[in-house]
Amino acid sequence: MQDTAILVLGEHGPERRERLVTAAAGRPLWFAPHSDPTAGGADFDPAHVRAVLGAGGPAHLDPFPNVDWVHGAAAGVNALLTPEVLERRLTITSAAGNGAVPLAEHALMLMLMLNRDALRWLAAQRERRWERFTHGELAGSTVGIIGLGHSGMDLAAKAKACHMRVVGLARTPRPGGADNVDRIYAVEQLHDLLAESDFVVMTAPYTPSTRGLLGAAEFAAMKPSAFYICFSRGGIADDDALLAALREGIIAGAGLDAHAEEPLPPESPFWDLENVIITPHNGATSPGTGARGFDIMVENLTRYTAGEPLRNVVDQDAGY
Ligand code: OXD
Repeated sequence: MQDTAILVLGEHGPERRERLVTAAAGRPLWFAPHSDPTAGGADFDPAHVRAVLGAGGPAHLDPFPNVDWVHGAAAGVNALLTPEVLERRLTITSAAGNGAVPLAEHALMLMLMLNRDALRWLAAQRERRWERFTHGELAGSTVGIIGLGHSGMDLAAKAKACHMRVVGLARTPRPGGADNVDRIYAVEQLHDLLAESDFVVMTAPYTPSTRGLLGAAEFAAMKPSAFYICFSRGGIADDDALLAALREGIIAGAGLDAHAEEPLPPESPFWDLENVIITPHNGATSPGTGARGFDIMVENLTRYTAGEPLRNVVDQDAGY
């Protein structure tokens, strides 16, 4: 039994540990911090670890030669999928879905703020200035959601509640359509989606095929009045092209929660742009995200020990 031990990374209080012990169904369970994954205690033996739960990157797997299952700490697993990890052909699962609701809320907040030029109110408030101006409304405008996964679908529902038209881009065909999405485009129709959207929202994962998906030609295809919102990963939009589009008025502005380099360095030119709202990859940092992520982990551990198919299995060729 010892050689089927499970390692759980991260801080978990007594109640959560109890749930994990129950889910482990008698298998040895070790706990260690992310900063020191081999600090499992006196009887800890890296060679006995078969499953690592809560992994964030390859450093959390390297010390364990006999792992066959890894459950990622995040919804996006791009940081885990290095060539060395891919070569090991492990089963990898993710926390996908844990932050869908707050991320969609974050996108909606950024859309509303940009559409209403809310930064202008905040600046006026700081100066105790009563400044009224004409602003937009979401109703009747179009949101183009790139990626119709958990967060994309939740945003579609929220956008519909705001009386918006919703178009989406999906990698896999959906012959039956998707709830709250008026039109689904295939990847090769990206420019059609860009051209008709007042808000382009990036929810897609960062993979070899999405890296640099939006470059100069794509921003040029957007309306000059449109806004780009990104809460999945930076680097899907080429930063130089995005910067030029924002500076030159090729698009109206952006709301950026995910950035190609994180933390966004103080010298990044994005900080200085008046038509950009920057948030520090913070859109899903809510207790609910943590609780849902933990539930997914426990559910998968229960399935693993019962020999049942796991949830959120990553397609390693697709990269998510
Ligand atoms: C995630 C994220 O992937 O927070 O979980 O971006």
